[in-house]
Amino acid sequence: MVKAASLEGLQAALREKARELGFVACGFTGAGTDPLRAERFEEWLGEGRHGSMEWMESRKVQRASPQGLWPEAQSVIALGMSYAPDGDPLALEGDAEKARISVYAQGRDYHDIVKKALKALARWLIEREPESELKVFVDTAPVMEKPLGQAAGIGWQGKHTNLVSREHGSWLFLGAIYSTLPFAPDETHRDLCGNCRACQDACPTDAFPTPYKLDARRCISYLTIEHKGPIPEEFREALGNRIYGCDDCLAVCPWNKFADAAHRHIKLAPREKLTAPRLAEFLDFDDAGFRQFFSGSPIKRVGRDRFVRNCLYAAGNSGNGALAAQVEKLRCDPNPVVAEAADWAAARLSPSP
Ligand code: B12
Ligand code: SF4
Ligand code: SF4
Repeated sequence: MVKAASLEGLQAALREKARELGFVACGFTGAGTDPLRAERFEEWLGEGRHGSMEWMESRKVQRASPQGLWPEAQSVIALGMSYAPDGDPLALEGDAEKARISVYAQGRDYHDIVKKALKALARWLIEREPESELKVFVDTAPVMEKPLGQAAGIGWQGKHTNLVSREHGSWLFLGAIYSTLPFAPDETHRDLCGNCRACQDACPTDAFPTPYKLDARRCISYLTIEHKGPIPEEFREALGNRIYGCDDCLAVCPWNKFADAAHRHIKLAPREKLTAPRLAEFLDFDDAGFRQFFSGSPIKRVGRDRFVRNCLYAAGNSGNGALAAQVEKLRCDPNPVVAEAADWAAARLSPSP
């Protein structure tokens, strides 16, 4: 049993260590169940808002509460790492030649970078409290990182549902450590959205007409990354030139005026070739070319077919006749989803009289 006074000292030292490891935000909360969070999550699933992400439903008990995943957990350490962009992520909107890749995917895969820092922090903690146990998570585990982050005081869930920080705006990757140590909880962060609705007005597909409640099935991030088949026609035009993810609701948030790329983790800098890529460069990818180009990037996981599918919708939206020959070739692609997207793009680029 760790004495309260020494735990307090450890908690303060841990915050310091987290900062040293590149986390710009660190807070603590309990591991028990928050009934309202669990209820809202259940409701969200019940309404089918997760679309085809069945993995959200299959481990819902574990996701709904930290102790549902690991009954021995006593506290949660919520951590945030900045990936603030250098410029305006919306600058390429409507560009007929360039494609837009969301800021989070322009650099190296954040899972690797956040996980490495989490593990270093975990090692540090275990060295000091060898009797304690912990587990580290980033993104893929059944852990609700955003509400836990708010409960731990590192920011609040904005109307677009992502965690917003007073100091770092929208641009934080989240991670969590569950620990058997009973750390003192921080205060829940209060909601600072007020009357603002900039993110709702900016969303091209009206994916959260009810604030704080996203319908993933309408979200461009879901459609371009998670959704496997053809993207429903009603959303194709709204994709514009976005080929992987979407930043619009994040980018317009007024709290970003406090975000500073100087706080970005050094390993999360964007790769130059992904900040303003030419669409034409991507339309000829075969599987090997795609894998090589996106080695070490989170984009690799969607595979060549889904990626080229997205590029074809962007080509169809571009009004750029110079892409017509590349699009035409893809109408015979062995993948039927790619071939159908090429048909759609070709028809948009050269409409019949
Ligand atoms: C599934 C998922 C997605 C899905 C669904 C998104 C969503 N909003 O749930 C899709 C594919 C669409 C997606 C997109 C994106 N994602 Co994502 N995603 C996740 C993942 C894996 C799980 C999120 C989850 O639990 N969703 C379930 C819903 C129910 O949770 P919730 O939004 O917290 O729901 C609460 C509210 O709806 C609220 N609520 C419901 N009703 C009501 C009513 C009222 C009145 C109120 C006040 C509240 C309320 O209560 C619910 C429960 O607490 C997390 C990683 C993780 N393990 O947490 C990353 C994560 C959320 N994603 C992340 C990112 C960066 C993105 C994108 C920005 C990527 C991009 N640029 O394209 C977009 C943003 C889109 C958006 N506006 O949310 C980051 C967010 C970081 C942050 N600062 O918040 C995370 C945390 C990954 C990480 N480790 O950094 N994502
Ligand atoms: S990521 Fe884009 S499509 Fe999804 S909710 Fe935000 S603005 Fe809307
Ligand atoms: S844009 Fe406005 S409403 Fe949306 S998260 Fe930011 S402050 Fe909240």
